[in-house]
Amino acid sequence: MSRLVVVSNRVAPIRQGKATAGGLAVGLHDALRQSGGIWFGWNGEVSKRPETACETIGNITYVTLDLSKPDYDQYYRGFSNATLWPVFHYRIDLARYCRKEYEGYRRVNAMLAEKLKPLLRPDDILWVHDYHLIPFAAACRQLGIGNRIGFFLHIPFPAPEVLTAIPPHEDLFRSFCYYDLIGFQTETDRLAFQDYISREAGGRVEADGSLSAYGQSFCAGVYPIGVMPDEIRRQAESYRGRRPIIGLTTEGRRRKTLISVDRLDYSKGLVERFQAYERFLEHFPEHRHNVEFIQIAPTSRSDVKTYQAIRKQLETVAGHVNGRLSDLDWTPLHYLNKSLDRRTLIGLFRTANVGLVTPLRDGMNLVAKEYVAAQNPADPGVLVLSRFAGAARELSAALIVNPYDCLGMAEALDRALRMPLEERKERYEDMMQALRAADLNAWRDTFLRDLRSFGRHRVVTARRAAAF
Ligand code: ADQ
Repeated sequence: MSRLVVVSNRVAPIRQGKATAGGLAVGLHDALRQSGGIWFGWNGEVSKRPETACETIGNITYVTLDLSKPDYDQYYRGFSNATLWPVFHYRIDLARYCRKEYEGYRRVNAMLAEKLKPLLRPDDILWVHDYHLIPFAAACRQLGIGNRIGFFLHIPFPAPEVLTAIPPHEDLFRSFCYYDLIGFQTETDRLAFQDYISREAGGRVEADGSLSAYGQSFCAGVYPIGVMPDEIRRQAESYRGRRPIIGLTTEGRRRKTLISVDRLDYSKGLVERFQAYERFLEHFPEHRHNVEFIQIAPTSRSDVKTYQAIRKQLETVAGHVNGRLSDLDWTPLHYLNKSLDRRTLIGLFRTANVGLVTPLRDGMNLVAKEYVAAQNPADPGVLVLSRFAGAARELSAALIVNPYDCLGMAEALDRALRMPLEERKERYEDMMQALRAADLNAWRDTFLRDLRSFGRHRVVTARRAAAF
């Protein structure tokens, strides 16, 4: 079997026995272990004299490099996270564009391709991840790299009307067409891409679903990312760590708890969620003193301005809710601006009566899937899920809400807390079935199978498009 080369913005080597890594990292490591290969990308460090480091663990070689300060500012902080991230999440109002940053973004992609080239064997298969690396395949082709290259977009792909707000969109998406296979989380994303190719790029969409534009022909498919549901269930069952005292009354009675876990990002709908919770306590006062909400949201990308603003805004709303509604023996909202390790999170999911996952836009949202998988089958909690999370396609048995509808969310919380056991079980079974049918292994294996069989790809794409 040909070697696999994974290219992603960040690389974090996994050492044996390290249980803190997220599911996605573990899934990609498994793929690398199966065929042997390289994981290549940035190590998260910024330095004056960027260096490349190599570390081999088993049959996987991690090749990581630092970024210079201008590269970090322009490629990472600038075009990736201040232009592409907001636009791809439908927040043109938060996006800024600077030509120099775009040039930096292209320059870093070219530099990465150059550093990778000498490490490649002719039959290696390359799997590139996410929006930081859209022009990476084009940079590789320019250097004469002829290997098969696939790309997976973890975030949403927006409608062309939104995308064209990016001034160099044509240049950017011309370079995107050099991939052999482009994977999306949902059919909505794939259709938006197809729309862009036919309406903006003057390309063609063949009857079998394959695409051509700017002299390139390539494929696009839908590969919803999953979790390992039974592994999470086992972890949740065997969790013996710290039990939260949140939710306990002074007499030791247990209150019902709601849980949300996110990176602190404006796409996650945190402010709207806090406001909906406040509305819920106002509108359904019988729940006061009987419910507590735990929000875990560690700061991310704290050196990007919009992230500083959302953090401040959230602190204000959290303070407002607690200031208004708390009592001497009851704090309605616990906002933890910190990270918790994975095992503790899974343990918390198990104990919470409601998982509240209400992003304004999300490629998939693995937290929704992890919450369901961690439930006790005999007494499962209820997932309240935004219709704008990719996960809502598969988890249609959740209580689906519109995060812009404050009262609608408040009503869904009331319904979730009152839901009879039989209905909770039915919804849980339905969702577990969906999680098992499209788990993390299926995501990885179908993408790699399609990439490896590129050339025979037309049939595959048509089949996959029909399936979602
Ligand atoms: P993220 O935006 O980071 O990922 P998400 O899918 O929710 O969003 O989380 C990824 C992982 O990080 C999950 O395993 C989750 O448990 C963990 N995580 C999230 N918040 C955490 C916290 N506060 N503390 C500890 N762990 C936390 C991007 C896209 C998503 C897409 C994923 C995978 O934005 O839409 O689902 O990639 O493709």
